[in-house]
Amino acid sequence: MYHSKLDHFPDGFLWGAASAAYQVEGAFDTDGKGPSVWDDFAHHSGKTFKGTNGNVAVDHYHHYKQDIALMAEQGLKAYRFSVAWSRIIPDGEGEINQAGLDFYIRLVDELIAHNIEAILTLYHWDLPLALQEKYNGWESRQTIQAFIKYCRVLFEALGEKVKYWITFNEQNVFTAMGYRWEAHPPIVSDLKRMYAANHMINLANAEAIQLFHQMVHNGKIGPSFGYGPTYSLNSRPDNILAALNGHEINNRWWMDIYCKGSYPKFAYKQLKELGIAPEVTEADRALLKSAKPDFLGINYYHGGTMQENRIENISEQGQKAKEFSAIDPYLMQPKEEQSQAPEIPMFESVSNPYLETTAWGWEIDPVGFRVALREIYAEYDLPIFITENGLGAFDTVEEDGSIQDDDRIQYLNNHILEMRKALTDGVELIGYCAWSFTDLLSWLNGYKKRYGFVYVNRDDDSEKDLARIPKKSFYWYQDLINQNGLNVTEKI
Ligand code: BGP
Repeated sequence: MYHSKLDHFPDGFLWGAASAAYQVEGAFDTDGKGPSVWDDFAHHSGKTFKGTNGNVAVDHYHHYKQDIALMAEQGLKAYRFSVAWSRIIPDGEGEINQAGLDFYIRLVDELIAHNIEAILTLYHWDLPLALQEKYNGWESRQTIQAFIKYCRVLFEALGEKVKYWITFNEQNVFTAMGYRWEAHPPIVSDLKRMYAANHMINLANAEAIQLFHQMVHNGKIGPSFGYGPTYSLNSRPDNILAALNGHEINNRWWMDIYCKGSYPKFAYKQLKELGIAPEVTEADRALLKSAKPDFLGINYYHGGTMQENRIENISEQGQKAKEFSAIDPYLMQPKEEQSQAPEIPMFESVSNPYLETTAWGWEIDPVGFRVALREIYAEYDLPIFITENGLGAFDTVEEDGSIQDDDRIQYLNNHILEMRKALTDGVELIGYCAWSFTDLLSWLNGYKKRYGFVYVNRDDDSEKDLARIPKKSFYWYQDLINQNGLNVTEKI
């Protein structure tokens, strides 16, 4: 679809930025906070870059007023953050810790005082450690009940003040990383357990949505999913089919549950034959069918390209793709291990010959963003809130103290332009949160991989003085918000 003129973003479009508790807050044991699985994992596993952890992170817990003042200066209309469950209920299911709850009440009040809409994520991966130890975390239905109790506390405390709520952040990523690739807690490699835990989370998501609809009348709730379009390498019919398989396994496995309340048929049959499909009771089915999100949060970084999986005879393209050794959370089959994943002989992920990559090997694909938005809106017919999109890069402070992050400006401009085209196509959009506001901890890549509009003076080895320095992109986004996105008209 070509448009000679692009639509304007609607009045009230929520231009924002995002973060997650473990990645920014620090204060890991302050004011009665209990340990989360990430506190444990990052301290002991040897799996994070140089052993980096969120003990101090960028100390947003103590700098939140300064950070919000900067948000206001930039003109942000929305700020997406997550609540650390173990601040609210230190052991996950018992006593409520008022001091922890008070922190988020202060945070939200400060946002409101600056006319910034609070977007609250209930779960961004930091499960209270006690629930992991006592119940095996998301493998147990008891964790669902604990989650619902925690949600109730927050709906009561903040239901009047926060309009947009996110249930789970990137369920596809944290289940695959945690239960398949041993790269996140609980460091498991077992597909049957992964699909079983994922099913429990689906139930928790549905129950939380139901409770929200009973308790909060002026709010909206939905999950945030890490969506990537799946391309076929070329027009060879076998590869088209492979891309279809990839789409069903990587996207629809979650999106269908969220929006239609059932698993996609072909993938379910395949997993059942392999003995790894989740067990779904009649009561589960009824619950999943009854809970509908009000909107879809979408995190977009990149998609994937697929061809027929020649497990025994990996192609030259497939070999080339192995050059990226890091696990890619957005591909259910990390490139270097896919030939060892015989349980799903449905597709092989290959690099896309048309796309460049970031310093961490993530493909840069702004048009894929438009494709994603189109696919999602056409299939699920719900308003979309972009809850993450951004560029991880090495930023350096120049001699004059400035940070010239032109690559980030280019990345954001080109993605926002494609979003504007999707809007012009007819996709209904609520807002856009760039990842991230300040620099923060990248789960596995330490503090070097920076995403923020605001530089934070710390590195992997030292917390330094944690000074905040707005980057060039800070002022670029300020201008964009001022003009409600109208300056985004061309690819740069
Ligand atoms: C998403 C997560 C974020 C953030 C982002 C960047 O998957 O929801 O929390 O971390 O990716 O990822 P990374 O830090 O690995 O570069």
